[in-house]
Amino acid sequence: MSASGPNGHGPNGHGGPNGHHGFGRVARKEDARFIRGQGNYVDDIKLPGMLYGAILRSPHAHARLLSVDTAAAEAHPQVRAVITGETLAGLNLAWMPTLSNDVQAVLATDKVRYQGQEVAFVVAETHYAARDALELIDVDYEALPPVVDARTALDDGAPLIRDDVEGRTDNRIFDWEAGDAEQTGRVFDDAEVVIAQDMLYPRVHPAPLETCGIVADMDKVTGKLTVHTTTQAPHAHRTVYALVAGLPEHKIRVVSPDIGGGFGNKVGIYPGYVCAIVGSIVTGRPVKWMEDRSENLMTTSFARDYHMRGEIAATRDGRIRGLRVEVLADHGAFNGTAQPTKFPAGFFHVFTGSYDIEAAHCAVTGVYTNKAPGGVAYACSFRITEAAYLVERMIDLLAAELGTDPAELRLRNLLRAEQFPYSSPTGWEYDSGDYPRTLRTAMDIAGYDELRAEQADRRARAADAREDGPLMGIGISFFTEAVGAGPRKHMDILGLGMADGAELRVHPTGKAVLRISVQTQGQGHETTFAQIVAHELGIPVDDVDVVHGDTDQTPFGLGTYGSRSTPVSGAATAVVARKVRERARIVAGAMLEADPEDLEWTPGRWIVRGDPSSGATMQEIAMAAHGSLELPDGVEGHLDATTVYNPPNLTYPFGAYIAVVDVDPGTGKVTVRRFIAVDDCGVRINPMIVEGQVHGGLADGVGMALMQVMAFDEDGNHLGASFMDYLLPTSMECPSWELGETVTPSPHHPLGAKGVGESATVGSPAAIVNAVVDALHPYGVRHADMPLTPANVWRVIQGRPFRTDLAIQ
Ligand code: MCN
Ligand code: CUM
Repeated sequence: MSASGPNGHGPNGHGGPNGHHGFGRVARKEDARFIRGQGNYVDDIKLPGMLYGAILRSPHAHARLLSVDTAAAEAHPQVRAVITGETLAGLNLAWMPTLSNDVQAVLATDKVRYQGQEVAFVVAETHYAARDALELIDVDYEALPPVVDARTALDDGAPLIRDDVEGRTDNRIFDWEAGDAEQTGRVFDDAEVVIAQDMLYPRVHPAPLETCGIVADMDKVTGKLTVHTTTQAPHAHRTVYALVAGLPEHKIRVVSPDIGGGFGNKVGIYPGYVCAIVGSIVTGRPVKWMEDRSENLMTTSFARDYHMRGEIAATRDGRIRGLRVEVLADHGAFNGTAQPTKFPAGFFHVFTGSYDIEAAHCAVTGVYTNKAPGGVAYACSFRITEAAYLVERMIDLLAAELGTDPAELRLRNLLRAEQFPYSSPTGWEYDSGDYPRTLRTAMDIAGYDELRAEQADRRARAADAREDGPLMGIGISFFTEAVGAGPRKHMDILGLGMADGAELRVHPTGKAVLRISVQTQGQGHETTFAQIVAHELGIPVDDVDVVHGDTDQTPFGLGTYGSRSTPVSGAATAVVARKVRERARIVAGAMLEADPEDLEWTPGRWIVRGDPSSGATMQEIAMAAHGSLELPDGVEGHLDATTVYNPPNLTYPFGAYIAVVDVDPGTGKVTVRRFIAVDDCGVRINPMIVEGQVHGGLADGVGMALMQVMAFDEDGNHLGASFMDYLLPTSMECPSWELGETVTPSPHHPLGAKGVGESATVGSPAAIVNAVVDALHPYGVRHADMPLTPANVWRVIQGRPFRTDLAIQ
């Protein structure tokens, strides 16, 4: 294990061309086409005779659908089909299953339940004609009162949203709990200190650069349906299409070409996909549907929207004993959250985070509201984002209450290295970690003590009215992630177990093709997965091609989300490459006229043990395996292998983040001055790509903490349907990130690697909020909800005097 300086050049860090034979800072293979504008995205796909689809959407958040008149649209000379809920009902396709055992309307038949809900689908010769024809459809609605605030969804007399389900009388989706309520109650009853806080993790949207879309092509001659679509999980989509539409699964091909960012937005199946498929079936021609920015922001998925009440119990001297949480989860009009089926609140119950806590309990109630469905997705690790935010805010509240430094309080309560593998009070087994070391590394990079001294000095000056500049705040967050779903006996999606296949072919000249079930949306899999094969076989990274995103060409597996690619598919890749290496040993034995047991592996070669002069390279072995060499009985020749990897456990990456902010009390504007991030994701395959993942996630964190929120007015009108209203962070809002690392290998992953793709999004918002609240300490502020926009920060301190006693405390 080792730590590194601000540039993050860790132990794996060394430059090198792509002739490089394994792990390290290899330049991304895929970038050659991306930076030249030669990517191939769904919207780039143009098939002969292709038609274009457009969706008519509801202007109401809640309304009865009285009639849909499509006659004028159908008469439009360029229109080839108009599909309504009624058309779909005739095909038994008006409703589709969601990822969480609910159903969702593909096109509305009875009511509309959120603004932007899909009502009709027009297929026309051009994109513009399809859009024009939407205006010709006449829909009669009877407006109904909407439920906009989740906190009123269960009130007596609240409008019933899901009256499509017989026997349903209220808007409750589920009540779910984890942990031991009684034991936790006892710990709270005799605790010396108990504090409670309500907090909201607001509704946000992943907003990938490329919106969602599909090109559906039903070939009438072969009966084969090919869909090119923006999906993070091509195989799962294929199976769901087969189950929903009754199409034979072997006659469906799902291709996910280059994807311009997913961030969870491309896990689900959206009504537009089903409509385009139906459009292709009814017209006999390919149909493209690409949503625009507003449609993406308004309707395709969202994240968070968790109203949380946290309670923490501790001793006077700062030993945390218990944590209790109640959550009201706003799931929108259809329960479409993407997560393993058995977990209605995702992995929220990892909420004890990184601390040694005696007892914990959480109770989550999910409710319907008149907002778009989806949920979870947005670099979330299935709700760990909300969980990590909650515990890290609670720790800071406790630190403020006890008058203890928040770093000191964390160091006192973090799990210690000797406690791993660690069983959490809510039933998780953390694989490995050394938390205090990682926090100390971050504090060293930050110069934590000097920062606190600077802050004390500035507060004292402000208290003496010698200075009225910005207030300085320092915020820490320590997170534990749980990624790599996941042992298939515990984790499935709609009955599909969460395991992934890999196939590796080594051609006669020693060039290799790896086929995997996961799918990159920008994470660099074409490089890192080639590096894994190169590392295991000792061949150049450039000699390995990675094939993914095409169900006809890759083995079955559940796809990319929950940072599961490296933990699951990366492990599959290592295992399949080792199988190839073992076959190569047998072939090498025949070549070298030696017992395979007497051979020893040196990178790229099998040699006779102790004699480096007699050996065969991987390339020589590959040629021999395809040649006329006589092989021992039972060996078929060739080196190709396949595997399916079912992970024994999740991997638990973690990290320590420190934000330094300046808050202008006059305007409420927050500036993130510094941000230090020390991530531990076990062994890093490509440290440069890992750092890129962390940079992106940190920017997300700045966005969520300071800017992003999907707001609605009281009628359920969406107030964030463009990037003018839904604010994303840019380089202007981001400081120059200061990264460090520690490396604690996962004991059960064949490479010791843990996932990292969502770590920074999970860990960073709390650091920034903690820093802002810390800055506002002289005003007696203990908590403020995200997003901490200038207006919100300004509002929080109105009416609160600047207290000199707090400033110089
Ligand atoms: N990696 C590594 N060493 C490790 C861990 C990871 O070199 N110890 C590399 C991997 O090999 C991979 C990348 O880092 O190239 C991310 O790996 P991993 O943590 O396994 O995550 P996934 O590949 O499964 O990506 C999913 C994750 C999720 S769920 C979201 S959401 C998110 C994220 O990745 N969406 C992204 N990062 C994103 N980055 C981009 N550019 N675009 C998105 O849509
Ligand atoms: Cu939850 S967003 Mo990612 O898991 O695709």
